[in-house]
Amino acid sequence: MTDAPETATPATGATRSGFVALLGAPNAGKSTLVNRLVGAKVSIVTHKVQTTRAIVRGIATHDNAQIVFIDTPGIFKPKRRLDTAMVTTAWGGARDADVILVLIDAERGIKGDAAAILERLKDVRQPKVLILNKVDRVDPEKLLKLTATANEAVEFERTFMVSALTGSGCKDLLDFLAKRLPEGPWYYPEDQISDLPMRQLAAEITREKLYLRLHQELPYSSHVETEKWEELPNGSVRIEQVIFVERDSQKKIVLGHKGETIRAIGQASRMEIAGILEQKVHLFLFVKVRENWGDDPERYREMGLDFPH
Ligand SMILES: Nc1nc2c(ncn2[C@@H]2O[C@H](COP(=O)(O)OP(=O)(O)OP(=O)(O)O)[C@@H](O)[C@H]2O)c(=O)[nH]1
Ligand SMILES: [Mg+2]
Repeated sequence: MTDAPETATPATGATRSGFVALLGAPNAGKSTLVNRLVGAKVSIVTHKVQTTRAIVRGIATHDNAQIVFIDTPGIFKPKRRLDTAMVTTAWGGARDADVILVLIDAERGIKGDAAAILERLKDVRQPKVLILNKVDRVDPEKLLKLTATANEAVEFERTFMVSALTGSGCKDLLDFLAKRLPEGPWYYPEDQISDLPMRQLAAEITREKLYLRLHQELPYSSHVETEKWEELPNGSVRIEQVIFVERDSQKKIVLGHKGETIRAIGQASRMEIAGILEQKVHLFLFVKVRENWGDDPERYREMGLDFPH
């Protein structure tokens, strides 16, 4: 679902633009929805909670409006220092937004983190729109109940029922947002879909493959950085990335038996990066043990997070 045919013709009339933040509990489908609305993958998605760690902006052009979506980390009760940074960043992302989309996983319903988010939203002044996501999994009766409960708790301008996965309801949401944003010039060139530098997106893609392959706590103890990016004369690119883990035992798991795990991660990541760049990619992954990288301010800077003292 892209609006490419419409954006190919220059819009007539006044342009509109603005920032739309997505807030919600971990795993509600925020990144999936941003990718769907932008029409390309700008933010990584996994079945695990706490996938998104920093603010990711995805840019959609719809009718005469440029909508800058702010994907945020899921909001939950923080335990570690990194959690605190992620949650603070998520609420911070909402502060600068013209409109806030509050995502609720309709299958999960309103409990735990989602209930706590609704409670705190009462103090947030910006216009809020309720998005019930994953409607492909839920019967209409439950959706009506959720709509009523959420609208009793918080004043929402509108409620949309969508499936970020199938695209159902997403065009209506784009239509609404394109009209809802204020008149103003566009912030980004018409063909730009993200503000994430390619080096960082490439690191994120490797982190996604790591999350998809590894289990339990390990993904949350790991972090990926792109260290080298070299365009070669033959038109291909050589990329070196480091996977940071906290313990030697974790390094062994990332490498896998005879290096087969890291090879599979590298292969999946390389293929996806090559597809985005439309270039041949040579990807080299290294695993480094750095105890307490979760307490190292430099790592936070790399991720675009503030370091919570
Ligand atoms: N069935 C169904 N699954 C969905 C839908 N949207 C997202 N998902 C799945 O939900 C899981 C989490 O999606 P994400 O987009 O990573 O969720 P998120 O809110 O960004 O999660 P965090 O970054 O961890 O806060 C993935 O397995 C998605 O495929 C949907 O509309 N329907
Ligand atoms: Mg996410």
